Amino acid sequence: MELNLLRLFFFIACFCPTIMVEGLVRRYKFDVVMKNTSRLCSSKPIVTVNGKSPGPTLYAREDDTVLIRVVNHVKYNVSIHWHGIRQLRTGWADGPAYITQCPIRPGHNYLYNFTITGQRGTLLWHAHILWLRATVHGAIVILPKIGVPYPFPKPHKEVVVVLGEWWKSDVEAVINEAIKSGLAPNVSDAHTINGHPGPLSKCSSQEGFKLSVEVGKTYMLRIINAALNEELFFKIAGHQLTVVEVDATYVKPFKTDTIVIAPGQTTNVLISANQGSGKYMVIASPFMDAPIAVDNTTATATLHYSGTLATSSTSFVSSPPKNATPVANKFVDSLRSLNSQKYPAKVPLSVDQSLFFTIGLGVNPCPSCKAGNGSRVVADINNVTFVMPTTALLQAHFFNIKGVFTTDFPGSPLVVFNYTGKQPTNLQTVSGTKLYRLPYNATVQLILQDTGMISPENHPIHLHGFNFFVVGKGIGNFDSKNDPNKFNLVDPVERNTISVPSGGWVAIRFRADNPGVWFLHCHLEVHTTWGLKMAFLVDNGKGPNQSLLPPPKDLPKC
Ligand SMILES: *[C@@H]1O[C@H](CO)[C@@H](O)[C@H](O)[C@H]1NC(C)=O
Ligand SMILES: *[C@@H]1O[C@H](CO)[C@@H](O)[C@H](O)[C@H]1NC(C)=O
Ligand SMILES: *[C@@H]1O[C@H](CO)[C@@H](O)[C@H](O)[C@H]1NC(C)=O
Ligand SMILES: *[C@@H]1O[C@H](CO)[C@@H](O)[C@H](O)[C@H]1NC(C)=O
Ligand SMILES: *[C@@H]1O[C@H](CO)[C@@H](O)[C@H](O)[C@H]1NC(C)=O
Ligand SMILES: *[C@@H]1O[C@H](CO)[C@@H](O)[C@H](O)[C@H]1NC(C)=O
Ligand SMILES: *[C@@H]1O[C@H](CO)[C@@H](O)[C@H](O)[C@H]1NC(C)=O
Ligand SMILES: *[C@@H]1O[C@H](CO)[C@@H](O)[C@H](O)[C@H]1NC(C)=O
Ligand SMILES: *[C@@H]1O[C@H](CO)[C@@H](O)[C@H](O)[C@H]1NC(C)=O
Ligand SMILES: *[C@@H]1O[C@H](CO)[C@@H](O)[C@H](O)[C@H]1NC(C)=O
Ligand SMILES: [Cu+2]
Repeated sequence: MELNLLRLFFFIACFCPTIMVEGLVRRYKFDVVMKNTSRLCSSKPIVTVNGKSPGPTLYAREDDTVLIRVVNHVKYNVSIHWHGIRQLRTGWADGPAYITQCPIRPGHNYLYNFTITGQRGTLLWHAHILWLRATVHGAIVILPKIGVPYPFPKPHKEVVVVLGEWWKSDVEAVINEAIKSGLAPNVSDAHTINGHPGPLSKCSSQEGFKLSVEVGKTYMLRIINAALNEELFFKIAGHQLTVVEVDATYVKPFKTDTIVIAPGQTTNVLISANQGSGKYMVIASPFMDAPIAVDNTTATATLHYSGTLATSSTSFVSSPPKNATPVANKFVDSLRSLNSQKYPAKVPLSVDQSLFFTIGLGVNPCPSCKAGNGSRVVADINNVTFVMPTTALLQAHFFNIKGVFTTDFPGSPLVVFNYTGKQPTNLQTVSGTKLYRLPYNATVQLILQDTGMISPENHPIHLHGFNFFVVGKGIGNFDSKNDPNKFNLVDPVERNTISVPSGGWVAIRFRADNPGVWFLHCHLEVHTTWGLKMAFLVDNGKGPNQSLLPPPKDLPKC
């Protein structure tokens, strides 16, 4: 608020309305500290930013420069990712450890410096190392430029709703135990809404999050899935949700009673407080349509009309069955870019680089994995299980350090098989730090094909540094002859994280107009840990403004 007043003041004091008003600089300090918590079903120290989980909301306007000083006071190496921020030429500020930067060591700090260009809406920030993002996460709210309205009626109030996942045990112990055994990690013990499992949970001593509303007013919820490993359904008893934006891009508004949201995704919805009074249950429950163990608890919160008696009863709503694929599809298939004159969908109509990536699991030998009988579960893209380097890829690229990565990531599978049919007998993968190189400004079409290796499963795939358009989606194997005829090249949804359906595929398109090294990975942290990740190396274009900036002086060293 103060910053906005300041900007207004500058604008008036300057008396030069014809001169562009540049964005402001917003400064934040993120102290990464341990904090004991007794809020949930176990009392234990957790890693937090500024002592809170979810951490502080980062507010900015389109065109602002954001400076965040991250100070590491904990025993872990830390790095923070500003999920969905385009980071045009500022890959150094993207955050994934060993991809764009070395981690911030205990006792050290780093200044993240980026400018928000051409984006407005809700995103999230989260730790991008180990499993720290379980508790190290928060919202990013990007407001439109001053004087630019939303393309929908201005809500009375806006509320951030962060969905999460909670383990009674220390999360690093959970994943370390799994890595040692070669098997899947324990599922979480509770889902959370703004940090609370809610009144119906066995895992809570408190009422949970309360959303207070007044009759006749409209509210905007900025919903974020910050869970580690689970896609979630979200709904509110007695109220329809009007979806207006996903992943910081506007969509054609539509009404639904349920949304589905994958880790890393965001969804803005409007709700009209059009019920007379009372208390209404808000729920978040898992979506999993494969035979894979999930935390089947439902997180709850309450929507509370002002003037309602504390003793009045609550209207309940049931969660969809966890395997409710049709409910998820109905929501996902309704998403369309707004594609207005002001917010056009700039879908690449021609394709320079046509890529086909299979994504799935595999099994590799692991002599020390006793519980896994000498094998470990891995994950891969085009049969490559990604090995994290010990020098950050972007540094290796910029300073031309040899031996850190190769650029021979296969653009299509080396072995063609029936991806969603009977699984091959050999489930082994190759390990390597392989990148795929893209010329500056190339238009890319990427088919993401799920495989049935071990089990088909829904994978939310996240691309750093770009938004992409989701031009097609289907079940079974992608048919390169017929499926492209059905692509939506007019108003496909634009986002940064997309769920590849269990046993199916999605087609995405983007323009490689951001030089640097950009991570592509499953946003189920368990799959990322297992190797379901790769990176694109996008070359510089012509001249300085198509080139990666030099690294900041305080960039952490490995
Ligand atoms: C936090 O909890 C741990 C045990 O889980 C305890 O050893 C420590 O003293 C507590 N710290 C604070 C500041 O309460
Ligand atoms: C942030 O980065 C820009 C270049 O993009 C640079 O001009 C500016 O000085 C940096 N700010 C700080 C505080 O380091
Ligand atoms: C994982 O679950 C098993 C079975 O409930 C339990 O014995 C083990 O201690 C758990 N591991 C961690 C790290 O909590
Ligand atoms: C949730 O899972 C646990 C164990 O995985 C099971 O015992 C329980 O019946 C399940 N509950 C529901 C509601 O499915
Ligand atoms: C390991 O082998 C034992 C004995 O054959 C079997 O009972 C167990 O299910 C196997 N575990 C895994 C993870 O394959
Ligand atoms: C792939 O496997 C599926 C399921 O078994 C089968 O229906 C389909 O015909 C197979 N496709 C090809 C090309 O063999
Ligand atoms: C993956 O690579 C391994 C190791 O080279 C090989 O044995 C296996 O056949 C490959 N599988 C596929 C589907 O390409
Ligand atoms: C990128 O390519 C498009 C054509 O696909 C062209 O219109 C545009 O000018 C190019 N942009 C740059 C920065 O080279
Ligand atoms: C990039 O450079 C070109 C030529 O030097 C210039 O015309 C253009 O305005 C620059 N674009 C930006 C965004 O600075
Ligand atoms: C932290 O990162 C540095 C730099 O990569 C590395 O040398 C060190 O081993 C890491 N520390 C831990 C505890 O992993
Ligand atoms: Cu996955």
